[in-house]
Amino acid sequence: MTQVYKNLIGGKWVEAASGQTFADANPANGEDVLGRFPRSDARDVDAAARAAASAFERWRRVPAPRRAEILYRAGEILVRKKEDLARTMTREMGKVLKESRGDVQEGIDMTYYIAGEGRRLTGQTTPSELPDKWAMSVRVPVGVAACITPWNFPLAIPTWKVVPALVAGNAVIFKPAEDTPLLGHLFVEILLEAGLPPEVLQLVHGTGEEAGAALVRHPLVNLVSFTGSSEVGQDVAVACAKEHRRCSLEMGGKNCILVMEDADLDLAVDGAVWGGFGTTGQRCTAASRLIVHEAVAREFTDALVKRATRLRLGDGLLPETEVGPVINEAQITRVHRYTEVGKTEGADLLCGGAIAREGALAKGYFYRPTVFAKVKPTMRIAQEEIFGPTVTVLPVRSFEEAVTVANGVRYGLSTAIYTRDVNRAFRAMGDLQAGITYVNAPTIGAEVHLPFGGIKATGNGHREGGPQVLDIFTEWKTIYVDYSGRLQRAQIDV
Ligand code: UN1
Repeated sequence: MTQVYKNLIGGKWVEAASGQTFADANPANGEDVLGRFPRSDARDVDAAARAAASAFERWRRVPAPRRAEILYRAGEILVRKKEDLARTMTREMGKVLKESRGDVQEGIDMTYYIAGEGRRLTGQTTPSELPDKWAMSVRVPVGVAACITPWNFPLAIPTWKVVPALVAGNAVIFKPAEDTPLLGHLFVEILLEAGLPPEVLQLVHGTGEEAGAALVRHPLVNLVSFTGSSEVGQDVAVACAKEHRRCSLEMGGKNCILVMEDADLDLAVDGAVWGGFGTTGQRCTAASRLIVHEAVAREFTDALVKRATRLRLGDGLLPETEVGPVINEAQITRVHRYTEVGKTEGADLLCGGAIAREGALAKGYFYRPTVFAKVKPTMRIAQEEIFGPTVTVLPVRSFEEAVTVANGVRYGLSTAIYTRDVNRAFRAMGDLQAGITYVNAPTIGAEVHLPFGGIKATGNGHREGGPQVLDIFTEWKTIYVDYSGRLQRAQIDV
């Protein structure tokens, strides 16, 4: 019997108002259904928003170190359940088990790191320009925070949002991606087990079009933190602008690795394989453009194709699997459409470019690791985010040209350069237009205690991770205390 899960609203597990549910299936094997989840709409969102608004008044009064203790306990439970969570994650969204373990580990790291903020959340104290007057700034919670998360990091990214929101004293409405509702559910259960007052966190399942759209528009929501595509992010931003509401957006990428003629080529190929095909290319940090100096382009591309062709596709729970499935039917169709686009544009398809159907692979959404060479910077496959196991090799004649090509896209999340020339490495750090630059490492692998995010169409000026994440989930309040006992006029009584 398929288990049927519920929403959590006002501390109670409830069905969607519509009474409808949707299925959560394994992308490696469509016959494996993990559960059914409520298909929520504006009515459920309304109930969640009201519950959150009333819980906020109590939660904001709980001292931050006490809020943090609950989160530390959640971190401990995550450690204990790491293996189970990782296995469920691989079943639910397909990535290979060691990467799912990494996802849970990132969630543990974030939870511990941000729980530490419960005893910091530091502001500023500074002299006043007037005598007998005190001046300081403190962080205060924003109110009701809506956290809308993607399926590619179904535990890590919820912790990036929900944990800092809670430590800062916000009430939360959490809408996990409809492709990974079970990991969302399990994360909420862990927070409850850790002692979070249940009414502080609302869990609303459903689609972006129904539940998500209602959430970003609800008048009681004070802030939206969203990770997903640039197109949907723009809709979120427009909806929030109409309500004068803060939103933080983490959106698409078209990340690149520069491989210079003096690079350690073996290392660069290792980086390109991991950056391009890790998580089946389904990371917003995935390296989908390899910008390679023409002097080494041939050697690099040959080695890359050899490695890509040998990658073993399969169910991520099997130890021999190196690349798992694509998330769903719509996505594999999209990935394949880009292969057709690349061919039509005249790029050289060197390997992959096809849906894999043999044996057990026929039950899931498997796509062969794909390498396009002789790609021109203006081609769509070099400009648009594919979010699949497709990489493009763009030959260039110089470091300067490599930087121009790297910067010639609408996105700006992650970049990397392989070189042994320290001068070039430092120039790249300055000149690559992106939120993140790696030297002699691929575009993926961000750590939680540093800011994460991008520029241009990737972001809207916010950063997750690092202490900077608190700027999303708190407002600054400036406080002046005049203890002179008389009227003092700033800027006038000089
Ligand atoms: C994402 O793809 O949305 O740096 C996040 C990385 C991971 C996070 C990726 N730590 O690739």
